[in-house]
Amino acid sequence: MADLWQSAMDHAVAAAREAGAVVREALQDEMKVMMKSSSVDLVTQTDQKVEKLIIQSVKEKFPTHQFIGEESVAAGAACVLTDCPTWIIDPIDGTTNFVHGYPFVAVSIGFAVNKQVEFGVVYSCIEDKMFTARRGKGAFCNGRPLQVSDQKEISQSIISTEFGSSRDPEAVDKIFSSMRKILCIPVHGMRGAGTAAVNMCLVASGCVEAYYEIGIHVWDIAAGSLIVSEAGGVLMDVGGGELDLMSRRVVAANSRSIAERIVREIDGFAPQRDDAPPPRA
Ligand code: LIP
Repeated sequence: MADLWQSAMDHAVAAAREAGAVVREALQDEMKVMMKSSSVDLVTQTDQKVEKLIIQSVKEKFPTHQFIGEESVAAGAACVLTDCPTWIIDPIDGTTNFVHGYPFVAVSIGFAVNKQVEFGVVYSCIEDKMFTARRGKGAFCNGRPLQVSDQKEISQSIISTEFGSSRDPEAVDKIFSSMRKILCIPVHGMRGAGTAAVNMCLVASGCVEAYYEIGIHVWDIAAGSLIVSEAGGVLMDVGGGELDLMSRRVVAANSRSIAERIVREIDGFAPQRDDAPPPRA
């Protein structure tokens, strides 16, 4: 079966590279920007086009596989992770960056079987960096092995997070409260690329010691979670327990001690899960 997943991963890399070319091309054109859950939760026709391209190409080769795609879910598809081979796709992670021409935009493709990610592909398409990982076989950027930072001290670390797309005052207060407490540990600095997938690849690359966020979705983190763990990193929930891909909460770090130190400072809250049943009509 391992050979089959390798051919699926090879397909994912090719599809991500092709999608990245479409994204770069679209950056040159006038964009039609639409709103999803709010005026700051954006989507473009390129997000929708790229997701359709990837899904159609996969269906031709793997017709029995299932999909969780950001824009398919936005259009009403179920967001349920079963034991079936499932492609977890964010066609443009960093859509707000894409709309503004801010140069961190990624195509993220995770692949899970029995609810366990078997490979992850994140193509940071403006940087032309192809991050890949297969379970048990390491993590790479453009073919070069990745290793998380060996920094043991959080006071000498860079921590990344995002403000996210919620503008709910209570959630925003918790986001800022967490950032303030972590900044004042103190840490060397706080950063955010504007895309969860790239933030996680920066942890895997060793230039950021940890990334955390509440509010992301399974398609933002599925691929990156394996890239971090295969680079020697640790994943957990913001409450310190095991990472739950559908919970919309994540901590990705170079070590358990730094992850747990961050968890101590986070004012947690629980957004509606990705797999929550739709509200009754
Ligand atoms: C984005 C995430 C980011 C989060 C943004 C947004 P999108 O994903 O990658 O971490 O802070 O609010 O959700 O919507 O660009 O695919």
